[in-house]
Amino acid sequence: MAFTLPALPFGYDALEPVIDATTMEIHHSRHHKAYVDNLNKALEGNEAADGTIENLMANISKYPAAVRNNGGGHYNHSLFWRILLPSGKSAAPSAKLAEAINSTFGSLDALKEKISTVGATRFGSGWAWLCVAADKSLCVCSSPNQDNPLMDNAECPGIPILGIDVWEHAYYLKYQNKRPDYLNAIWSIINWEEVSNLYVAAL
Ligand code: MN3
Repeated sequence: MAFTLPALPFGYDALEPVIDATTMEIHHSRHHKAYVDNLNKALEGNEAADGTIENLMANISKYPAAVRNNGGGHYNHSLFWRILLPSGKSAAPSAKLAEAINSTFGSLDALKEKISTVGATRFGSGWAWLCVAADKSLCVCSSPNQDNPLMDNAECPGIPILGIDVWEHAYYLKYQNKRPDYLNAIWSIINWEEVSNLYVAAL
């Protein structure tokens, strides 16, 4: 069984001006594709993964680093494309998710600030996450490299419902060294409807 690169649900230029078309094209057609290709290569000769990428993440401690890095890369980017959408179409969180956000973080703005902060202060490459923890509460954390909270030995375990890529390849052409500016701008292209769907599915 081989993993495949999912199609982007929008064009490369659809997230302009927040994320430029060149960045999107390189990010999807080269970076994400390389994670998929290298994951399939790394799985050759290993115990076959049982079907889904989620299942592979949940058993990642049994696999070598190449499976962790590339499998994480495939899962993380697949989620990232799902939770983005063109500016101006970003719906608000559902009533149910909004209630959980308000009771946990105080407000949506406070949640955004918390995620932006953990993303901006992640040293080197990694991801910032909004997750549903085992007790069904919402939590925010970041992870290094292509790790994620689904991994069985994650530092911050949970089911991700929103993930933001803070690798330089995600923003450098437009924002250069100003990662906080990228993290501030990205909130206008978050697909809150999809995040809300992922929240209900994770409960
Ligand atoms: Mn990336």
